Amino acid sequence: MHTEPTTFSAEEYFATQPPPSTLQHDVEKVREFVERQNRDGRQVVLVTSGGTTVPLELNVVRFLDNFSAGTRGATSAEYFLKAGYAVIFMHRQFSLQPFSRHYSHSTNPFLDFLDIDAPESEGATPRISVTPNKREDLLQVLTVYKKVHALGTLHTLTFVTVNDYLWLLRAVSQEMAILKRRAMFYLAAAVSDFFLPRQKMSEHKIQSGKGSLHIEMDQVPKILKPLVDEWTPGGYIVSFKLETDPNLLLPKAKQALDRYGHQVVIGNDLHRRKFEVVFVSKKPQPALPPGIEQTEAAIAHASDASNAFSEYWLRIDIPETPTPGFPAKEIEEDIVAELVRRHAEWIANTP
Ligand code: 9Z3
Repeated sequence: MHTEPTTFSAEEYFATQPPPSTLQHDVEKVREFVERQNRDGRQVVLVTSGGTTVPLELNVVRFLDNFSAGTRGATSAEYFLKAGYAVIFMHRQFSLQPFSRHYSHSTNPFLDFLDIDAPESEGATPRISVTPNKREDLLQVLTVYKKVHALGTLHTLTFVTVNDYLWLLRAVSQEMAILKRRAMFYLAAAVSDFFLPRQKMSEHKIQSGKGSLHIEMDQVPKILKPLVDEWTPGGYIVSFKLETDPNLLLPKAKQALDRYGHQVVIGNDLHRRKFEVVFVSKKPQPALPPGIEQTEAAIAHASDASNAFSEYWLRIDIPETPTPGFPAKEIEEDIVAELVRRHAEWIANTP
């Protein structure tokens, strides 16, 4: 049977697709966290990280995935914590996480730098110690990690499917609305543009007997619009735009800002993302004194793309020898510093 693809609005999406079973529980925990940070007067950032999946069957055997190890999100979360923000870290299950990311099992496995010291006397329990040349790094990571735990400024949530992601994003952003301008959204997760609605999914494993596989997916609704207008009016919203064709990066980033009206799009090219990003935002247009009509010249000036947007390229040197887990410089340090500065300025200047 062939059914036409549907274009879902966000409202239709949530009315027809079921919420994840853990949503209620997750939301209650987020509410407690946000209320505590609000009482303490902290800025709170929601960092989304990692790729979303699109299951092809209800009893899922196969799924479409989105590339992303979660490096951008996990690294940025650490720098936000260091800058004094409380962080809601919403990430793909098993993707990288702040602090433990330095000891990824594939690039810097922690078992490799633990030693077993010979017992002092016969029958005594052997002791475990850290290899001397790894102590300094570990001490630094552990010190911040323990401090963050003592302060209670990191809250972690997981998603797997794009459906989990959308439901969680809506619920978490609604909880963050009480923070008003102190809320920041840092949407670094690699989110699928397409999904298979529950109503069109095969219940059981798709069989191979019929030859080739044809799947028609529907478009994931554009959720930045309701996020900006309804779920969390007042928040500072930063989205990421990933492209593989460098010529599309700036036009797509500008299109997103025009469509959704949020504060910043950070554009990154797949192959250059670790050492180059571009911040795109709308330039504030000079306000006219009350009672004075916009002249044609002023309107033309504002709608000319070269006057309407600001572009700020951020670059770091490419390291000659990579150091697993501890690169000399991470671009996220500069991305976060720039955003913290812009957020503070925006809070001060927004009535
Ligand atoms: C990004 O562009 C992230 O920077 C990366 C980070 C996924 C490239 P890694 O995890 O990679 O460090 O390996 N995220 C893409 C965000 C995205 O999918 N945006 C959507 C869009 O552009 C909507 S918000 O349409």
